[in-house]
Amino acid sequence: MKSIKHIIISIVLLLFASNTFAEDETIEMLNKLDNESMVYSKKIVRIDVGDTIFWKATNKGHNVEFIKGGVPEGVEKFKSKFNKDVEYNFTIPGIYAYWCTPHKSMGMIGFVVVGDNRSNLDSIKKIRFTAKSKKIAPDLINSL
Ligand SMILES: [Cu+2]
Repeated sequence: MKSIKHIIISIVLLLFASNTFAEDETIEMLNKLDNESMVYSKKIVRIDVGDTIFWKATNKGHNVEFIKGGVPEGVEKFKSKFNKDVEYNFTIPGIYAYWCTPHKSMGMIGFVVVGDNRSNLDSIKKIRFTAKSKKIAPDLINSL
């Protein structure tokens, strides 16, 4: 009996430890946050290579689409379905720029820096944002 108890305690500790060390992030897709509308709850997220980001469809009508030319070389096209929670595991270091397809001009943009790697910053600066996104993008890119 004693050994079973030990095994259970070990498993619990192991689960707790792996949870503590995972740097995974959750970002909410929102219609409103403070005085902003159509936003991701975090605009810039820094993670390690191999980490996963979960985007939660807290409000409906949003998605996540990697911007063409806004991801490191070798990263495949990625576009999630509307109204659905989605996750992505980042295995290639660099900067990832994404937006919500219907709100890409309304400031619903986000950036992920993976592995503290900014080697594709020049291509990120070349992304053509429009309207409100064009207004907010430079400050965000400067703070990557
Ligand atoms: Cu949206």
